[in-house]
Amino acid sequence: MNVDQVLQNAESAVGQARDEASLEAVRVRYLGRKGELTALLKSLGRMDAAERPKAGAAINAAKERLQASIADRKQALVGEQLTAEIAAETVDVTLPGRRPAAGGLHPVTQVIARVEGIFTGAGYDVVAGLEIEDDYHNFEALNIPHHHPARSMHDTFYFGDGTLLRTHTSPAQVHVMESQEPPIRVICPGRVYRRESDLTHTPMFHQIEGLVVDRGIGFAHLKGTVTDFVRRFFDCDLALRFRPSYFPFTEPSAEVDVQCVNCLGSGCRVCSNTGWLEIMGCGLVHPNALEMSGIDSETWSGFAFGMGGDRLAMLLYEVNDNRMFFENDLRFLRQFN
Ligand code: 2NL
Repeated sequence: MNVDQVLQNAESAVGQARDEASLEAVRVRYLGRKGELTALLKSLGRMDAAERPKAGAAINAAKERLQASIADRKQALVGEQLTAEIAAETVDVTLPGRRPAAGGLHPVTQVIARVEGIFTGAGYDVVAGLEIEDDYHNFEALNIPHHHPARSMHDTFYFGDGTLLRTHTSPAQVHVMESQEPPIRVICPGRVYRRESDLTHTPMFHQIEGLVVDRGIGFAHLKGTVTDFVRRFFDCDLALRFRPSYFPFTEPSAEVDVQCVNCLGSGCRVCSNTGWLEIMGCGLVHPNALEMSGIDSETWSGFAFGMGGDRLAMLLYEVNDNRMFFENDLRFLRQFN
């Protein structure tokens, strides 16, 4: 077969190739190691020396033309494929956009914000304080004696250098008393830590404490403040009762129960059939606690209270298992958006 014929066949095969794979097959068939044009080149050796240069030049010219044809065809095929893809993948500009999923505030965060809102509306400042404190501000300044069980390694996370993870937010209030002149009105929300972990206790939980120091503060101010707060928080005229209690940092001290938000007092599972729910501890600031932070207890007096943020969230949202707040299951969290 002569060169012109092989070239003609090859070019017609190139023209018929419908995709890159069949084009590659054509290239192999003519230009590959055992290809037809390659075979012609190899046959030069058996030719007359006189004819060889002319025949060689013709074969090489044919080879170059075929290579150019294959390259052109390849470019055309790629272009065709792209055009086809673009035609198939039309963008429907009338489709609604895909919105990014919106996050939401954790229920405990919402409860803390609700409490903050009630107290800032009454002129209180919000002070978050630090989670790492020292033994003095967490215990000593609060009149908590050395033999108090809260101080044991069993209840407190100690770092071993005199610092610890605060077990309540009271140290934040101690810093306020140390650095500010009365009158003082602060609310201190935040994370606190205790070495306990079981069905109803988590090593980290949330506390919200309040402190007021002014002239002539007495138990009536505490009672009025707490009553007003609870009614605003639950948005309901619930009955309250103050039971005598004990804290080292307040005297007198009380625990506050609120009429069960679930059964309104008739007795149910939420209140263990008592009709009451315990929601906070409180009292008049112990004179020792005032004096240790540099406040003259003859001139000034105060009240303080503390409550669990997680527990408040359970009561407000009727959640019966506090572990829900720590599992971060989206099916649970989405119900609070
Ligand atoms: C509870 C009881 C309470 C306080 C916290 C307090 C803070 C200072 C001085 C005096 Cl700086 N008292 N805080 C007082 C009474 C009770 O918390 O059961 N919390 C969950």
